[in-house]
Amino acid sequence: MRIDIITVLPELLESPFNHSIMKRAQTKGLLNVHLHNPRDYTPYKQGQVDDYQFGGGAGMVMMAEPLAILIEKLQGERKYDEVIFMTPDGSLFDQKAANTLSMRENIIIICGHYKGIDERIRQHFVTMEISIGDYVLSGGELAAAVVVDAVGRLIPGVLNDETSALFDSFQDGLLAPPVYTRPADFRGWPVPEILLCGDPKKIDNWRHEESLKRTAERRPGLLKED
Ligand code: 6GU
Repeated sequence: MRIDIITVLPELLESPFNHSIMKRAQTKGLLNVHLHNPRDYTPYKQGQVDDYQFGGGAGMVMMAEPLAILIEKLQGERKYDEVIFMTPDGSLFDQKAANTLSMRENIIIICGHYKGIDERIRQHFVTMEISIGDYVLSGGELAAAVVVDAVGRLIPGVLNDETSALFDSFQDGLLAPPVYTRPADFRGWPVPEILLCGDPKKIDNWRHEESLKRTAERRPGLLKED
């Protein structure tokens, strides 16, 4: 899967995909993240990419032309399945959306900044708008990092048996069960005995029960949805 991220702050996204699972996904060639700065494509003077909004009001707006030139350059090189705009008024990102996106071949992600981007880019280029939650971030970059991480780890071959997504919270609509590691007794607080019994079936059942209990307590809404 190839992900092209359009951002005026590429420095913000240089680290998140170069560690741990995202780094391995890229080394294995399963995920390719490319960063592009509209500043490098603007026809305007001094790398201008934003301007005052028509009608007045505080805050700059990202201009259409540098974004359009960059998007069309990329679209001339390969076919994209989605052009995604990261915005707090987009549809809420969840595990289902991550699963769907992980099956795409090539996607573009546009990170908004300032007041946002010229509406005409949203109308004529953007195919999908994503928010990661009901709060406002100062730019789309951190949200894009969240989406790329959630999607990237679902690409077949990225996770191994140990890190398998099958055991994630949400993957089966339930929260994950509690986990423990050595020592079996820490300050007199013991690990649940059943985890030491060596019977995989019993342990699986216990984990499933704990998942249900935890979901009912913390996120009862997840049990009602289908
Ligand atoms: Cl995608 N962008 C911004 N700026 N803020 C957000 C967001 C996105 N999702 C939640 N808040």
